[in-house]
Formats: sequence, C-alpha cells, structure tokens
Amino acid sequence: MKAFITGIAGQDGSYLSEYLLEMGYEVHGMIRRQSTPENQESRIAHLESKIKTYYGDVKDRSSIDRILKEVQPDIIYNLAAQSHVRISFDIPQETFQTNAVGVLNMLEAYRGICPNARFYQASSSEMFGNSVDADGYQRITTPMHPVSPYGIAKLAAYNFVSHYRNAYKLHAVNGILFNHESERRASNFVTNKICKAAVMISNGLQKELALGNLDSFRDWGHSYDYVRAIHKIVTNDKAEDFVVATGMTFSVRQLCYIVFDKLGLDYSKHIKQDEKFIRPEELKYLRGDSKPIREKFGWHPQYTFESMIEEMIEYWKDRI
Ligand code: F7E
Repeated sequence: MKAFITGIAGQDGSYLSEYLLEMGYEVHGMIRRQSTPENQESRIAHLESKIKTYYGDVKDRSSIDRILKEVQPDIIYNLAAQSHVRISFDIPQETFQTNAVGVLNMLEAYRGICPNARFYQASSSEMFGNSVDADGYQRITTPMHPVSPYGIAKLAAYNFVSHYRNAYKLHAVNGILFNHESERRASNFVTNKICKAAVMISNGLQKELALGNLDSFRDWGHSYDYVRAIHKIVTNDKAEDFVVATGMTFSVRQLCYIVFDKLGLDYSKHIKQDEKFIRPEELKYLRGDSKPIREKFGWHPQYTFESMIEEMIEYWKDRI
C-alpha cells in the first residue's frame, strides 16, 4: 500500500509517516521549498532513507498532478496547511489559498488521476468558532461558525470534501481534530511556547513570558494518538467524518499553572500579557465529543494531558 502525505514535514506528517512505515506502507510525501532545508526537514530527517519526498505545493496544481501521476497512491493524507490561527489574520489570502483553494486543487487532481484512492482531509475544531452544544461539547452536528481566516478556509475545504464524496462517489473523508501537541509542535503554538519558556526561566535564562489571551479553553491531545485516529478514519470501509478529541478542556491560564508548577515555579510571577498575541476575534472554548470514533474503532488516547506536558518539558530540559 502506498501513502502520499502533503505536509509530511510537519508534526502530524512526521508521526504519521513513522506509524505507516511500522505498518509496512510505502510512504511518499510532499515538501515545500524553503531557503533553509535543515529547518524544513528536521522532523523527518531520521526517516530520510525510508520515505520518498517530492518538492511541490498544494497551491501549484502542476506539482500535485506530477506527483500523483508518479506515485499513484492508495491513500492521500492532505495535511498541508498554513496552520497558525493568529497568523491567519495577518495573511488571510495566503491562508485561504493554501487551506481552501489548495484542498480544491488536491481534490481535482485526485478525482482526475487516482479516483480509486482514499482521501483524508485534516479538518479542524477551529471550524466550530464559538458554537457549543447545550451540554458543553462540540460534535459533528454542532453548527460551524468560524471566527478566523484559518477556520473559514478550513470550513470551505471541509465542505468541498463532503461535496466531492457525494457528487463523485469518492472515498474522501474529514477528521475534525481538536488541538494536538507534542515535542514536535512549533514553539509559536501556546503549549510548546509555555513549556520552552518555563524551562528557560527555571534555568535563569529568561525572566518573563509574553502571552495573549489566558482565558480561552482548549481540548488538547497528543499528535501521536491523533495520527492513529486519522488512519482509522481513512481506512474505515464507510466514507464518513469523525471528531477526534480528548473530551477534557483546560484554559491557557491552567496550562501555565501546571507547566510552571511542575518546575517549582509560580506562573503569575513570570507571565505578562502582550497585545500582539491577542487575536482580533477569539475562539473561547473547545471541548470535543469523540464518542463515535471511540465506539466504532475502540480508539482512545494513550497520553493524558499531564503526560503530554511532562514529555514536552523533558524535551526542552534536554535541549536547554
Ligand atoms: O492557541 C491562546 C490563543 O496557537 C491556543 C492549531 O493547530 O489548534 C491550533 O490552533 C490558545 C488560543 O492553537 C498565546 O489565543 C494565548 O486561544 O496554540 P494555539 P489554536 O489557535 O487553538 C487548531 C485545532 C488548529 O487546527 C490549528 O491549526 O492559546 N494564546 N497566548 C496563545 N496562542 C499562541 N499561539 N501564542 C500565545 O502567545
């Protein structure tokens, strides 16, 4: 079986590649050209001899066509995205081109070149915006009213995937993944930003940490657990969408308390708020109901919130 992963050099792409290789898949992936290739490929450098990578871009239809014709994959995992929500307010058009038009490019190429393959789209809890069901959870039926250019683009892509499934009878599916982190998370996302800064502060290398909104809540899982869910969703015989979440929610403030406390520090003495990290519109509360994927496939996260945070702290302790 051949897998083709866009966004292979990202957090999820790297864990997914490891998982697919373990299962005997041939793994192919697309990477974007960057001026410092070492940075771009740092998460997959250890897999270099086992995977095959191609330069391309979801915004460049000719590159997708060329790669799909050559690889002829059995499964396409479309993970490529401009994945930073706050930055999407600064570059809304680039975000929409990549996260919405890019997905349409992928779907059109898939429909024309390898329609018998399966297609997975990395959809996001950011699509819900501030909608919450009466019981305090978001689920597949919760209305979607995104509050960021990122979320709006992801919702367009989500709708395109459902539309291609229905209109052209393609096996194209969405995984609506809530936040998922790891030591491979870029350090401008809040979990790893806090873990890194707290370790720097505990070593006397930094005094303060500037953050944005401390009162938003997120449902944070581990990327390693979530790539297993992704694989279950796309290998399901029925083409259907699933929510992947832990069902637990914590505020950014609680996250700060937990991380600093694990290092014997009082977070309130080190955190300051900086306007530059506040979003023009904020998604305030996320808590996902992942009962359908748990009941159908027996999927459940192996990491707890605490064990994930501990792993991230250990990573920074080793590096600093
Ligand atoms: O922010 C608050 C911020 O950037 C989490 C992406 O994977 O998950 C991720 O999007 C919360 C927000 O992730 C800072 O306002 C406070 O409320 O880590 P984040 P995100 O925006 O939730 C979804 C599901 C995706 O699909 C996305 O691709 O933390 N916050 N102060 C901050 N956030 C950041 N980044 N930096 C701060 O200084």
